[in-house]
Amino acid sequence: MPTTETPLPPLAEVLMEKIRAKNARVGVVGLGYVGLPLAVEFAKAGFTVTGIDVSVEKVAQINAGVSYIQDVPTDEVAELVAAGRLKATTEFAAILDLDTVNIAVPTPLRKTKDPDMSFVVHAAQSIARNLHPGLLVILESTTYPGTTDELLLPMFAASGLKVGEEFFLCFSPERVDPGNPKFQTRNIPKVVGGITPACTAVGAAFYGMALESVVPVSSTVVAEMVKLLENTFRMINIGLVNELAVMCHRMNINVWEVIDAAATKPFGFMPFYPGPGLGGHCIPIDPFYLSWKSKQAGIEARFIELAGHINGDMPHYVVQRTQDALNNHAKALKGSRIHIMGVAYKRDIDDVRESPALDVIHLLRQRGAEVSYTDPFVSTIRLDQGELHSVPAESAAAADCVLVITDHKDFNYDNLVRDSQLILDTRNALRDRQAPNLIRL
Ligand code: SAJ
Repeated sequence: MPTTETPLPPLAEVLMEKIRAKNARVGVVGLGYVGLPLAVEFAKAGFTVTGIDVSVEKVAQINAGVSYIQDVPTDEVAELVAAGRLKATTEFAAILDLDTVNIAVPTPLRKTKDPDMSFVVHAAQSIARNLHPGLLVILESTTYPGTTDELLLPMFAASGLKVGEEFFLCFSPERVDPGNPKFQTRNIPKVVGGITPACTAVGAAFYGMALESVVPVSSTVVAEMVKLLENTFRMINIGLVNELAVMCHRMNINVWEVIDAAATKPFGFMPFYPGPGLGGHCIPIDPFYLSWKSKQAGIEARFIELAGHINGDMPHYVVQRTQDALNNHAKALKGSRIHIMGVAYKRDIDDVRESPALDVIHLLRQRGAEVSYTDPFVSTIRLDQGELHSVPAESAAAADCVLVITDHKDFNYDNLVRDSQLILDTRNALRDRQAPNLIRL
């Protein structure tokens, strides 16, 4: 890490000055739930920002002053576009006129659970074609340790420009938590690590101009690994409590009471809660980037694989518990009407990516049950056998069994307990209610 005594290379000094004077021309590639909030933060900080995205629709909406991201108010986008601080384009040639460019594109998994780097490669190739002296490139997409160094650097170095002297390359993990009322892009500490100390210095200075706190680290691989530790930590601990839930049911112990009491420990404990499975586009995905890379290093990531199996089995477990509950009422699952409350992957959002509700519905239908659902955030879900549409919660009364899969706050749980023949609550949404028709995971 350069100290105040270590002089930066001349082009780094020039870039540093532009950043400090806020006349560095900022670019963001990928205008989704990470890229658009980042672009808006830098525009609000006084920079002129160009968003670059392959989606013509996204580009048109931004240039029309409209936000399509839940956490970015449309009036902010409109004001910044009108002031000439923010614009969008599909043309990567815009990078020729930029001083910095952040990459915030998806890093999904293939069906084989191997990383799908195609979006990152496309973005990096497009940047490489427009790489010029003095440019700072920062990858933000969650990925395996070594991506920046092994995949991106060679693509950029092929230009003949020297990293750390003629262009600068960093990794900085995105930590955006959509819908989080307290932590948004501006006030979430920003970790950043560069290929060289000069890269780290300009990367840290860049973020420091728009975000409240910056955490420089010694390399891109450390920064890449930080994010994977954060999300693997969650996935494994969720797997732990899911296994605990299965144990507690078998031993006739209320796992929810156990966790709530354990959470009173003021140190050395962090509560996680059982559920119907692991949804979202981060937690079920990111750890497999780590296990894929560690396998290449000759080490099997056993915790990740085990937690993956436990979390992946939870939809089956929920269906088995439903079948047992119906049997106790002399009903077969086949032919029963099952009503699901909540299909989004977590409370009070509209995202169904990797949602365990989709697996539960698929398994129930496979066993001959008739399935309906209510979710005010999700009007339609697309399944292999066609679409299902959300129906009013009153439909629960006609069901043989109701499953609370996603505990949206605005559900009327009193009515649900009053009107349902049988309820399996997989989220402890019904808290301290006791009723003969109510069972918990
Ligand atoms: N889940 C449980 N039990 C828990 C916590 C979560 O079953 O105790 C389930 C959720 O229902 C969901 C899945 O796990 O299906 C993921 O939930 P999440 O709370 O981790 O939410 P995400 O997927 O939106 O994770 C994001 C992540 N943010 C980033 O990657 C930048 C994660 O790092 C955040 O910690 C998390 O939001 C958060 O705290 O909200």
